[in-house]
Amino acid sequence: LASTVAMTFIGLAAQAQTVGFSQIGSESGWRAAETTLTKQQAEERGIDLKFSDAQQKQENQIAAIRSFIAQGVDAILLAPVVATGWDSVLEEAKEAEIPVVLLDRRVDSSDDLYLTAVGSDLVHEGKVAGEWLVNEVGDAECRVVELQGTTGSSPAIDRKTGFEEGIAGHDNIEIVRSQTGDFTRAQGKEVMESFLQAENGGKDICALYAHNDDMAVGAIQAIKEAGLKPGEDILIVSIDAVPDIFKAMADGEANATVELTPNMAGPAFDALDAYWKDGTMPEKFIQTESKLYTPEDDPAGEYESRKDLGY
Ligand code: GYE
Repeated sequence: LASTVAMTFIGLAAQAQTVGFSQIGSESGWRAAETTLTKQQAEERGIDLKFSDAQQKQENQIAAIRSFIAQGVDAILLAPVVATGWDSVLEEAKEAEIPVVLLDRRVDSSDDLYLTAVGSDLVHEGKVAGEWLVNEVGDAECRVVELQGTTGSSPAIDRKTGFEEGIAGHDNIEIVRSQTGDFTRAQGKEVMESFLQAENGGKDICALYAHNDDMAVGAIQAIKEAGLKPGEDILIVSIDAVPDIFKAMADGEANATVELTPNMAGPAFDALDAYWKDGTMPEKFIQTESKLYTPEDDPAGEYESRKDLGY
């Protein structure tokens, strides 16, 4: 039996593998880069990638996964738009013996329903952002407005928790308004406009914490249109490290970002390769780095080195 199993694995490894990728959509620059890099990684490795864009809808993701299962793919990559509601479809994949790798967002399901999850520590990212602000404002009073990511998504939940942990015990810092901007530039701008209006034209706001850079970039526009200077009148801290936030930083209009690598597929395919080869089980969580960038970190250079990555 052992040799039959070994031969099956060798046989599988020799032929081109087919992987279905259920992507959330294209809500942010970061997401677009992740899509580009996943396609690139698949091509470099000779993997046949079936790509499905869910346009932000969980029901589309569930339908795509069912279709991948019906096609008998060798693995499924899933970037889950929200955290809940995945049990049944993940059980179906498990039943069909198709390994599922989660990319960048997490699910509430039991971890035996997927092979591994590649992503950052989303709570930690929020905490880094919060601690940056604590350091920046010292003892000064600081009224913060928060742009949350997609409601019910793990990064929106965890980045909120993490930031609150980061500012905990500093009563001079207070989140006075918090609303979703769905991770998009357009909604980031729109919601920031309403924050500005509600907060004395923005004069009562000390800082913006946005769950991603795209919403921050939209908000920066709104702040400028309101006649204030982003980066000075209102401090801007966000997450992702997309090229445009470095451009804003170089222009003095943004103050800090926490990096999230868009190359989640590299570690995911490495784990799958080992699994296909001899059944090696990866760790349940493959963690990517979260580095803080401020205007001291050569934002113009960071912009240049990132701008062709598919953002
Ligand atoms: O930060 C944001 C995006 O899921 C962690 O999704 C990811 C987030 C990323 O659209 O820009």
